[in-house]
Amino acid sequence: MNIYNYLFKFIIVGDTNVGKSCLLLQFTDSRFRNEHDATIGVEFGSRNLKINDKQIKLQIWDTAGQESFKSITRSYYRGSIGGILVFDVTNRQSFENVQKWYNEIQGYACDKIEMVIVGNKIDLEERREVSSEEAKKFAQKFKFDYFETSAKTGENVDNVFESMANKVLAKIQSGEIDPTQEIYGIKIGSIGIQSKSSNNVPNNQPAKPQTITTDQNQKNSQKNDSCC
Ligand SMILES: Nc1nc2c(ncn2[C@@H]2O[C@H](COP(=O)(O)OP(=O)(O)OP(=O)(O)O)[C@@H](O)[C@H]2O)c(=O)[nH]1
Ligand SMILES: [Mg+2]
Repeated sequence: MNIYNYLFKFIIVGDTNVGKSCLLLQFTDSRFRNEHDATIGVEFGSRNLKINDKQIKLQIWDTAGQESFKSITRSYYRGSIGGILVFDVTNRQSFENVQKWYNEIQGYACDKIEMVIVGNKIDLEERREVSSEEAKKFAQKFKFDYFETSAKTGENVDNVFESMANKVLAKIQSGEIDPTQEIYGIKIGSIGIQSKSSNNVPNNQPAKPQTITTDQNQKNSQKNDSCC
């Protein structure tokens, strides 16, 4: 059922083992798994959020970090409006590779894509190899937000997805993104069609500050595996 104002497609990328699937599982299902069950190709999960008076459905594509799946995962970049670049704060190489993942997205995604950098596994503070300051500085270079998370404890995980959804919605409301262009990874749902003419903020008007509530009951209502 498309009972939402907008559906946003997000994609999670980063080296293998950084915790991409665990971040998604924590966000959609409030669960953590200890094993590294490497993603084969692409999987997806979804969750509904309410931002101000808008129902937003996030459809999140979780990609394999392993090199051998690159050609499959690339085909998912294009239809995404949000890119989450994840590294593991206890693995310096995974941080160095964020630039490579950024290049991948830049090369294949649409030009409107919002991106954020996430340093995961902050519960393992004693094993940290990348400082917050260094990662923040790196993110600033691209004018991206930087979040530190623990998919294990859940710390900050919701904030990553909610802040991205907030930014995309603000861009729709300011007229910067045209949601009718499906190429951008956005779909208008049945609520969006009914209220489209009355609720849109005219172009060049700043979007109002957003408040976000989450329907916890919707968590993981549609967690699915999907592979190509
Ligand atoms: N301590 C800790 N371990 C984590 C965290 N996130 C993930 N892990 C562990 O890291 C390992 C890899 O997690 P996954 O989510 O499967 O990694 P991935 O990035 O999806 O890996 P690929 O699917 O191969 O690309 C697993 O053993 C997880 O339990 C975290 O925040 N803290
Ligand atoms: Mg995975």
